[in-house]
Amino acid sequence: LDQKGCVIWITGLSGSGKSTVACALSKILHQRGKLSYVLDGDNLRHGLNKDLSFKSEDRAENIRRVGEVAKLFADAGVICIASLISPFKRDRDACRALLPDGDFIEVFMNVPLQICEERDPKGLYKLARAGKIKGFTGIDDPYEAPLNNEIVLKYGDPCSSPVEMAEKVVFYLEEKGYL
Ligand code: GGZ
Repeated sequence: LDQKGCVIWITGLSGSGKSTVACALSKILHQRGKLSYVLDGDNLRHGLNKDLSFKSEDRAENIRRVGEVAKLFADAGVICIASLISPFKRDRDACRALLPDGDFIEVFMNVPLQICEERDPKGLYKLARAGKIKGFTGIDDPYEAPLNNEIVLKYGDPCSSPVEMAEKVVFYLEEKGYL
């Protein structure tokens, strides 16, 4: 396999478009003959992480496990795309520390809460506002935005469709020699 592995770690609120961008990115990489794999927080919570809740200790364990799995994929030469809310800086930094310098690429989906809430694709914000879901990120649970991460994908910027956002990540990977 003529490919150097790495981890693209996409963090952001529920409804910010993490999974959509992850999927678009994986598709572009596939078209270019590059092997990638998406680890999606919401999906993994049905299997590997189905024993975990959304309290902060369990979110930390969720992120720790996905970080370890992502590292294994990167070791195998795969471009591993992890999309999790991962609201705490400390947990994200612990994943970063598992990888050689440069191989952990943190992508911040910078989308205002108001927009995520308007989208509300699964109706979860509505339930959270009604108090039917407790500890929902952005409503009554914190989200710590990254400050010095590699890539920011900002809502409302020119070229901010999911595919264009994925292309920005592709440019970064090219620039850094991962593609
Ligand atoms: C945040 C929640 C919650 C609470 C259920 N807080 O947008 P979604 O619906 O499809 O994906 C979200 C998913 C978050 O899982 P993660 O593993 O990415 O979270 S973390 O990194 O914080 O561990 C959301 C849904 O689960 N969901 N309850 N209370 N999101």
